Amino acid sequence: MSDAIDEILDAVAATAPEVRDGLAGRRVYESGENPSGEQQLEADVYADELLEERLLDIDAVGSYASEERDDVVEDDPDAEYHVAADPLDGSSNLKSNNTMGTLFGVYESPLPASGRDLVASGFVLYGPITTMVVARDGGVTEAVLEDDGTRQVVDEDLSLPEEPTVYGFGGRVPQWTDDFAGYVDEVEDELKLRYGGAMIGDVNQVLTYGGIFGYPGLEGRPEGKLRLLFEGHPIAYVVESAGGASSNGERSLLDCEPDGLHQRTPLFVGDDGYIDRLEDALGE
Ligand code: AHM
Ligand code: MG
Repeated sequence: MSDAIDEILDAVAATAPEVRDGLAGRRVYESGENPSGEQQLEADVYADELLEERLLDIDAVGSYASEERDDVVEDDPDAEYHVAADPLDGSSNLKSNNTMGTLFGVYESPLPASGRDLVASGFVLYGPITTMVVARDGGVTEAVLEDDGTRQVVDEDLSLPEEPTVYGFGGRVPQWTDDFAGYVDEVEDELKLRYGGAMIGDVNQVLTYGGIFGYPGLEGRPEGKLRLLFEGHPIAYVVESAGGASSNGERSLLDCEPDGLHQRTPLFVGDDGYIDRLEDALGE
């Protein structure tokens, strides 16, 4: 059973250098939109197709779903695992050559599934170096990815620093709710702003330095921007496994059941004290 999860992790690790290599020539927009109505880059489609092919090649992977396609690609509904991915999270950063990532969740139920059905999740970060963070069996590891997909583990037991330092919140400030803006006023007095526009990069700063990342529900858009299955669950599983907390504003993202494949959610992850205060502020 765990061998199949290893196979999935190896497949993501082997695909990531190819995704990275393919970025330079794929910075232009495709004519299509993804199911969330956002323009797709050639790089989004390229990464999605590579991951679909590599992951469905694994016997234990029964289906693949991603932010970039309308429906689940079914291979074997009786297989043990089902993978959801955001093939290039933060791909609007490609034009300005800033950090992006690949995010994935391995579920033991057909998709859309509950966050409690995750058995592993993780992300690849295309920063100055390529790293891969994996959560499984209650722990989190960080590895540097070599060009051939080999993982050199650099942290066997990654855990959120106890002392929070940084924060990053998405969405335009005039669209923040009064309750959320009041909370941010407090956070601004205590922590340092770090916001790069790719959730995966911004959350990795929180994992490294401690603090909180969020993309809130907005005025006129209470569901926020980020997607529960492709971004919310996988990143919540990583942060909670690293000793932090996650929330949709009320409860852990892992306890949020998706109504549909592309459902959006307000998303907050990081230091549990800051998540508690956020839930208090939004609950007022
Ligand atoms: P994407 O997966 O299509 O790239 O969109 C998600 C990204 C997140 O990585 C990031 O947190 C957010 O969109 C940034 O949005 P904004 O540009 O509105 O700040
Ligand atoms: Mg994304």
